[in-house]
Amino acid sequence: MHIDVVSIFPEYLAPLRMSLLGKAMTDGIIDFATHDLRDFTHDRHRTVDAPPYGGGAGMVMKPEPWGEALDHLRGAGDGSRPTLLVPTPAGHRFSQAMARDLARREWLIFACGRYEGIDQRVIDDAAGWAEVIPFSLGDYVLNGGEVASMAVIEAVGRLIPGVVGNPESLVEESHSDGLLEYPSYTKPRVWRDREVPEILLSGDHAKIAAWRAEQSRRRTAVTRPDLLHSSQVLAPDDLAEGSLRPAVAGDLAELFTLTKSCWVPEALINDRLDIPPLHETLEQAAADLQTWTTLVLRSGGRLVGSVRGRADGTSYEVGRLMVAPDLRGRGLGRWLLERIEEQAPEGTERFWLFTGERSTHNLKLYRKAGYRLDRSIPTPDGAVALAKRATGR
Ligand code: JD8
Repeated sequence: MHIDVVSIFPEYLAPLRMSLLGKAMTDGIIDFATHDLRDFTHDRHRTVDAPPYGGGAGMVMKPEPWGEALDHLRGAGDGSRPTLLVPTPAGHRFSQAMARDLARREWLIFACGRYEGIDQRVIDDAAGWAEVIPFSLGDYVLNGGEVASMAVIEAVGRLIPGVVGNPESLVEESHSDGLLEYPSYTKPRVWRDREVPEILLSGDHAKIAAWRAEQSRRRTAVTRPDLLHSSQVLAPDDLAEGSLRPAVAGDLAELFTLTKSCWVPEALINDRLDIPPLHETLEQAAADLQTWTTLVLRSGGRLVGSVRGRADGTSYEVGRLMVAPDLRGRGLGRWLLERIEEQAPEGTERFWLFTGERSTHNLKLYRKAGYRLDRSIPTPDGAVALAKRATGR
């Protein structure tokens, strides 16, 4: 792979010539070259910047030096179409998937800007002879493109065959399968009274692999829920901080959908179509947000559960307990029930709720949570009322 980097601080990239990448450059696996943009200026001050048209703070990098520098690289190239990578806060978020894609390419050129950035015409012009990829390292502001380019060159370079000694190690690392990597341990077995997890000393590779997969999934669920598809949330403990919060108007559309996806099966089980959630309008749902305390549970950016409650004297009515059908059986319903009960005001003496008289799944869940049939509560046809004493409120 050929890598060219154009910058006004070419020495900034020097650390890449160390370690594994450095060896790959020495061994000719990677042909790496840096180019000083100022070498493509012709004035005594080697000027590369000028004030922005339209006013505004800072300076913009002039197009002429860039045009000459890139023309020079094209001229030195073998006629193949390079990939021009332009680091910018306004770029596509760099990722391991992008690294894998770039590692399959022959010629990468990095255009490292400084100041407020590069005159846009340089990028537009390059689209005529290169695949231009504006990329960002992350949602924070750097002073230039060099650091971002170094990170990408390392992430891409180590994926090139022959650069990393044991390609196996590329397989089991974070992001290689979309999950964060499991914790690692080495000698001594005990350090500062801290022991290595017993399973890792068992020699049972299947059990070790299962433990590691569980650790990866749990770590990802807690630290990077955005990486975890909600179907991988296997238990309430997997839920990240802040997954449960009061519902807002912006949740209504997903709540509406979840309500239908939960209550259509309930209607069929109970052979009743006159169940309020089925016929509720968005306007009605919006109004209910004002009179009920409604909680929504999100995972992987998806609304996966909800429940609501409202006080009526010393009684607290619970309703609309919902868990996305594909996430049932993981204890999320029971967990949501506990969370809404915590919302009940001081002095609450009883929790109560309705459910379908034939909703065996729900009836079992409520029974396990301490609710019992309560015939004193008037119920709609086809429904039963369940209640339980509120302890410690
Ligand atoms: C290229 C100039 C500085 C940016 C005014 C500060 C990438 N993830 C990232 N954050 N920042 C950059 C980045 C910043 C750059 C340049 C990349 C060229 N600057 C500018 C706009 C605001 N100054 C980046 N990749």
